[in-house]
Amino acid sequence: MSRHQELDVALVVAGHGRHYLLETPEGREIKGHPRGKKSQLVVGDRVRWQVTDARGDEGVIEAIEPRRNLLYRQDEWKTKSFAANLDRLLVLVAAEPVFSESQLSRALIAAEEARIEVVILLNKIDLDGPAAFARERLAPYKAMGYEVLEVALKTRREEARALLGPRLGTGSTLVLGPSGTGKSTLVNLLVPGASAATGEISTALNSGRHTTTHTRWYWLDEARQAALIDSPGFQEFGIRHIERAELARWMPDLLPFQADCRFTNCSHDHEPGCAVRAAVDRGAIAASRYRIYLELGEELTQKRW
Ligand SMILES: Nc1nc2c(ncn2[C@@H]2O[C@H](COP(=O)(O)OP(=O)(O)OP(=O)(O)O)[C@@H](O)[C@H]2O)c(=O)[nH]1
Ligand SMILES: [Mg+2]
Ligand SMILES: [Zn+2]
Repeated sequence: MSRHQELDVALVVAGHGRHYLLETPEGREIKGHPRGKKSQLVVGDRVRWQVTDARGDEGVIEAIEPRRNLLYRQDEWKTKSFAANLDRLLVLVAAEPVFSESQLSRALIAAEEARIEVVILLNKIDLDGPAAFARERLAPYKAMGYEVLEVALKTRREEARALLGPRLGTGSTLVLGPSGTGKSTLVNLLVPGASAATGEISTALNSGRHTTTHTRWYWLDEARQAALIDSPGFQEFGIRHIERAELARWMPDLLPFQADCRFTNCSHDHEPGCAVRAAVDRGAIAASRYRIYLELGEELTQKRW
């Protein structure tokens, strides 16, 4: 048993650079200061803490409880953790702005590797033309077994609430997606009293404008059994933490075929007797997905460590 076991537990609900916002089991908010300069804490972490002020609303964080899981991305030089102890990842894409299939696939691969359940949500289906295009691009993901739901969070609010309320009504859900897809709009729709800022995104591509700047935990119900985690939009989702040899294992459309490749260590790139490439050729695997597989494989082969 750790020497911190006798200390109180709290949940990390937000991070603000040098300090964290903690919530006690009674629902009280504490300003928590980590020990040491560099802290590895993320939203969703459970910590042991000790009070440091007379009023009892400030404290020092002594230890992190073991995590069930951690979703993070790994770029060439840095690791960025999104959140810990998740029951579900909701990847939000929108009819507009047009989403990157590569970034979507990366998020899905990271979630598979972390063994976190995934729901893909397409928003802004009120925009007919772009929605049809997005739906078409999501078809392979539906076919490979992902749950793909559709909403118009702004214009068909009640319908969206009825669909998502029950689906997200248990456990913790991280809402992840590019900027401007409606993550904060979703939080405001489902969380009583939430007032997350939402904003028009600039039409200039890659303008780098993000309305949400911090990851934040919101309870969905008074009993505090279910939660939504709002996050800033991501542009690049590095998956350098994935093993090159395991890549196809985290892609549900490639996975079933790889057992039939002639070589057990087949890279599905150039080897003869590759069942994955044969599946691509006869249309059983979408060409876009195979392209993404090759692109990611290349990236992981080049990694420096
Ligand atoms: N047409 C349409 N617009 C929507 C819908 N849902 C959200 N929006 C708009 O999309 C814009 C972006 O919404 P946000 O909720 O701020 O997006 P976000 O994903 O939180 O963006 P970041 O915080 O920058 O990552 C806002 O102007 C919303 O009003 C929808 O169903 N249809
Ligand atoms: Mg936002
Ligand atoms: Zn192969």
